Amino acid sequence: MEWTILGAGALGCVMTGLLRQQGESVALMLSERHRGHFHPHLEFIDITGQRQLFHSRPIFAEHANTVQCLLVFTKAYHVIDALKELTLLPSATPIILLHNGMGVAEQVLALFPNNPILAGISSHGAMKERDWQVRHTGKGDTWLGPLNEAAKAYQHLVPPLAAAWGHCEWSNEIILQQQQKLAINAVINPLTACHNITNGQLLESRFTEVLAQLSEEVHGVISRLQGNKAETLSEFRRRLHKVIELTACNYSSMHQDIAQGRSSENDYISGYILQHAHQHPVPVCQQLYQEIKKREQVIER
Ligand code: KPL
Repeated sequence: MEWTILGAGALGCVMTGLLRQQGESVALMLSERHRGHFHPHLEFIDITGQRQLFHSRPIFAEHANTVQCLLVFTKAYHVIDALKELTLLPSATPIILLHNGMGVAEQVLALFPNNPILAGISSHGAMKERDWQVRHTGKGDTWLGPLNEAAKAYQHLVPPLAAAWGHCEWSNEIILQQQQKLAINAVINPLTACHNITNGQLLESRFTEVLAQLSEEVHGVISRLQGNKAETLSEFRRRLHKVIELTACNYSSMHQDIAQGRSSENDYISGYILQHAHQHPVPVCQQLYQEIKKREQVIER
């Protein structure tokens, strides 16, 4: 079986490196802008600092008919445009969505009504050092689960991914888990991007108050969505602190996006919270959403 990775960003390349390290065959589905300057080797710096060069077969949209299993690491705001190109994708090919944030899957389900569609969440840390050179900055957990009926038969994808990625488990409540990850991202990502800090710096006393307020707002929205399956506010805060501690030296993905002049997943993280807040006020989340929007607009100009 050959895995195809769509989205050659930091996480997509790190997950490719880990699969190649395990001897899996991997094709990298590249966009048009890469056609002229694809580097045949990916330089993967593993968690211990060891460097390895991997060759991954580059393919383009016209090769979509050969794709056996598609792992989509594209940023949330590019997923639909990237998938729309894949008109030749066989309807039996499973599509696994691994972006941060929520609000995209509904469109993918409509676009590919016959394909098995899965969602995944992953907490690995990844950093792009330069083009085709990535560093694995933190080991993490990965969960996959079905978003439609056809995807329920794809649990067999988990063991080979677990062998390569260290941890990968099946979840029949992947939407719940996506919401829980989104809640963490809705606190850490905009704050670290706005203040230009590492995740760990959020533990400084100057952020105590804003962390308390933002975590309460985000927890309020997510727990209303989850009903009796929701965690309590103190459970959420404990989980949040654990993630901050475990990723203390990392720059969040939103920080990396803004610092490197790219769009961010703001609309799919804070935007998702605002969209589901309804009449409940979420002033800190709103303010951070607008601040990130402003920075994205500066980038676009
Ligand atoms: O998922 C992350 C991200 O940066 O998007 C966290 C958990 C915040 C780690 O940096």
